Formats: sequence, structure tokens, C-alpha cells
Amino acid sequence: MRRALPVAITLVTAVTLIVTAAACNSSNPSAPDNPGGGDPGATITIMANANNTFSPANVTINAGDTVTFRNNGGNHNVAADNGSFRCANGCDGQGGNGNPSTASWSFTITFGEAGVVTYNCEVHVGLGMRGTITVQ
Ligand SMILES: [Cu+2]
Repeated sequence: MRRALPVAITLVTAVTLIVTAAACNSSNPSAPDNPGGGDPGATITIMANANNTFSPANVTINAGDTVTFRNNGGNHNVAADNGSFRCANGCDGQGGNGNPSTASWSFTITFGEAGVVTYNCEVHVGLGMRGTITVQ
């Protein structure tokens, strides 16, 4: 019996450490270090502006989040450098028309996989009208 006591204390210590470690790990996914997202399935909006910029141009989101692009003035479209989408009044290949347009268009894309997608306005890319979506 006298030898059993130290073993029991050691076990309690080990369990306490494991519980503490688990608690720390479970809090990490909700840490407020993700300005672009937060809740899974969140939506953020990127405006194409009359001064030939996207705002915000560079965003960081979580996989599964949605980005809505809106034309806030000017002749613009949004084309992914990797060819994954080209949109304005809807998207090419999805029943829409990705040609640059002055209409007050908007369209929405859900980014399901982690990666980096750079995009531009084909009319104003030479003026630096481009941005980056980082999906984490
Ligand atoms: Cu443009």
C-alpha cells in the first residue's frame, strides 16, 4: 500500500498535464488572428472602385468562406490569374458573362481549399488593379 501512493500522485499529475494541454489546443482554432474570416462560412465583400482599385485588395479567409465582389463604379471585371474564374455579370462557363462591364454587378465565389489566388481586372491590371485572396 505504501508504494501505491507515489504512483497515484504521478498519474494525477499526468492526467492534469494532458487536460491542460488539450484545453490549450482546443482554444487555438478560435484565436483572433484571422482578420479576414473568423466564423466558418463567413462572407466578405471586395469592391471594384471608380479609382481602379479593389478594396480590400488583399484578404485572408478560411477554407469554406465566401467572397462577394461588387462593382462600385467603373468598367471592371475580376479574373483569377490561375484561370479558375472570370466574372463580372456572372462568371464565364457558369451561365454568366465575365467581360468587363460598367453595370453594378456582383457575384459570389466560395473558396473551398487552402491556397493563394491572385486576381485582376483585365481593363486596369496595367494600373495595378489586382489583389490576392489567401485561403487558409
Ligand atoms: Cu477595372
